[in-house]
Amino acid sequence: MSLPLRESEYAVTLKNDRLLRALLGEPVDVTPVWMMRQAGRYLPEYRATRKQAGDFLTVCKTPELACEVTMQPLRRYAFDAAILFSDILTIPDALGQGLYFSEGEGPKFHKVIRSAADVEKLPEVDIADELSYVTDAVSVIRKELNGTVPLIGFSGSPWTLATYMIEGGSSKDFRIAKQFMYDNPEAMHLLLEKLADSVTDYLNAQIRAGAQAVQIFDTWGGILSGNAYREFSLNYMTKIVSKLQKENEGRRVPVIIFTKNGGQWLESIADSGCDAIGLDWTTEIGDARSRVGGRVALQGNMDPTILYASPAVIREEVATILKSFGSGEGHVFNLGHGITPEVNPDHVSHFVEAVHEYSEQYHR
Ligand code: 1CP
Repeated sequence: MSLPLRESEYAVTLKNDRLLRALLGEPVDVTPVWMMRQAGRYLPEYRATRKQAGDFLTVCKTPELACEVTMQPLRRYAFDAAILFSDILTIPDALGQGLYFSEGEGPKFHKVIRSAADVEKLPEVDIADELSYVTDAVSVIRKELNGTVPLIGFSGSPWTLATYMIEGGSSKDFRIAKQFMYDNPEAMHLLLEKLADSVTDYLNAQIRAGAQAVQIFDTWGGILSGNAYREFSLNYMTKIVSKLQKENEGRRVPVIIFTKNGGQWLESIADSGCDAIGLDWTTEIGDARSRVGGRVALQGNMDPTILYASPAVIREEVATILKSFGSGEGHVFNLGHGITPEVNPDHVSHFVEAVHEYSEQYHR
């Protein structure tokens, strides 16, 4: 039987722990950087792997392929973290909703939730068991990373998952999901309760398998009013955070909450017990720091479309964001949302290099 590693032994096995340190507000030499959707369609090698596999879901469900695409961006760029290649919609799929991707149209479900009876009919499944292909991918990736950088695990938030399950896919206005929430708040709460249990089990399984930090993607929390956000989204993320395994391998496992368009609720999000808040580009990071920087770390927040601009503009924007955050600890550099497929991969090198180059002065 192998015993868990002690902290000192672990520090030796993880060569670059900047991400984990910054998420906990500890000193670093330079600001760590990773990028939402860093494995994805802007990379020709990703498109080749997906083509070879046949489709996106096969990549997610085959641990060796998920590992290959997780590693691809790390071979090109000096990122300080890897993020598990998977999707937030694996949970609704495991709950029997029948996820599929139709070319050019994004995710879709064979079954949708439209009534309290539909929520009650959701099967009781062992999420860790049903999604063992994800935890297997985590183990394979950790082995392949071999202590170079930490691995981030993730899940969707209950609210964000619920929008897809009710709408049956992506939506522009979330009309059906919001009507369901306003007309059937009790059924909505029952659905969110079930999803919160699933997300908790799923993230804990990823942590046990080797995820060294976890991020909750609340991509659609920002479409709600403040009161509805607290009641239907933040409330459930807070419950999840309180039930996550806090340590593994002798080290703290930090939790990041990313609510897109959540800049007006940072104080409430910081109360959730998370270690870090992911910021989109609509909030000035310096302002965010003065509001909550003493309580949580901040991750973000360059507008992803700046990657379309010239390398000089990209570098300038990186410098501006670093200056806005200012000296001291608790910043993880990232985009404010995922990189888009049309970005030139060479531009990403400028982004990553600029973060490391320009941030040293803020950590003396
Ligand atoms: O190859 C393809 O055509 C599929 C495109 C794709 C990819 C690369 C999808 C379908 N998912 C992913 C991977 C993915 N999804 C990751 C990988 C790790 C990484 O490198 O970052 C992650 C973290 C996600 C998470 C995800 N999926 C979110 C939350 C983050 C976000 O971008 O807001 C959401 C909302 C989804 C749903 C989803 N899956 C795929 C698409 C195109 C979408 C978005 C649909 C929509 O806009 O409603």
